[in-house]
Amino acid sequence: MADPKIAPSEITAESVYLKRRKFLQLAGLTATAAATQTACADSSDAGATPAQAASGAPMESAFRTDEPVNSWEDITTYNNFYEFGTGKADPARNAHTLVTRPWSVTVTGECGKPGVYDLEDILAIQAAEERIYRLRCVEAWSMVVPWLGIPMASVLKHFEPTGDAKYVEFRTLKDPEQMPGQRRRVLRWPYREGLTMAEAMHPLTLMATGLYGKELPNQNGAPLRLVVPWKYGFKSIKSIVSIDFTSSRPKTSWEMSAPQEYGFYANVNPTVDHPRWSQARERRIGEGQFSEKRPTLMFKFYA
Ligand SMILES: Nc1nc2c(c(=O)[nH]1)N[C@H]1C(S)=C(S)[C@@H](COP(=O)(O)O)O[C@H]1N2
Ligand SMILES: [Mo]
Repeated sequence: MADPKIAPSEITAESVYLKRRKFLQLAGLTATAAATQTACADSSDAGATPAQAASGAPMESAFRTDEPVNSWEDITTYNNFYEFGTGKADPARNAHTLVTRPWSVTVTGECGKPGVYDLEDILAIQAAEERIYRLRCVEAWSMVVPWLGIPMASVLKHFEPTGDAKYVEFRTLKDPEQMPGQRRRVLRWPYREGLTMAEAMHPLTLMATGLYGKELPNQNGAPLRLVVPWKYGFKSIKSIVSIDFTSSRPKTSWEMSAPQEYGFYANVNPTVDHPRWSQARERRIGEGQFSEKRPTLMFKFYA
């Protein structure tokens, strides 16, 4: 579906996109680095000196990883979205039944501007920017995704959280007609997740609206999806319909289903194993089943 906010001229084919990235990399820039240079007040971006840019040396920025991005194919056909089935290929096959326009988000709780907001109101808060993040699933696989999104801090500030807002809870749509996977009780529906306000307001936290410069495909959580790059993938809740500012810690879906395995914080940490498997290494999707696993980086790499 065409997004009126994105001009056709701005939509880049993947091959062109990759070539452009290659070019920008050779020039010592990536699209993200270029886009965030002025906006970036984060001290971890200090490595991106003009000298490095001039010399063509890669610049490190907290807003992107320099690892090669996964293909559109990988990112949109290997998914976790249990509302459409528990197999990795199920969401791509089944998520076409999700209707993402019109879409609204209900904002409640400790804030000055509760209400029901149209998707368009939220997209108008700030222009989407590109962020290239690793997505590390708790199941020990990962991908590198060029997201498009609005900094979550900007989205949340728009609703004027009060001093009593200590946490924020997000919920996915609950509608078994559109989401047939919800007919099975694999999780307590709707899918819900939460962050502390500090985590939600962190400059890396994104309300994703797209990937590869295009609208978010349904299987990736259209039209609005959380991305928290230093936390396990299950925190990145998809197809968000509500935002609730709370004073006490919300219960998350995965905590409710298996509290001994999935905690509230869920920061990526290679030294803390899952009760049933190691978290020390990860398999990069797209590299083949038999390729060597790579070490998982501590979440503080992003901090
Ligand atoms: N609503 C909802 N959000 C969800 C999930 C889900 O099943 N339902 N799966 C989570 C998990 S476990 C991961 S790893 C990521 C996967 O995101 P991707 O399919 O875009 O790679 O989405 C997360 N968000
Ligand atoms: Mo995951």
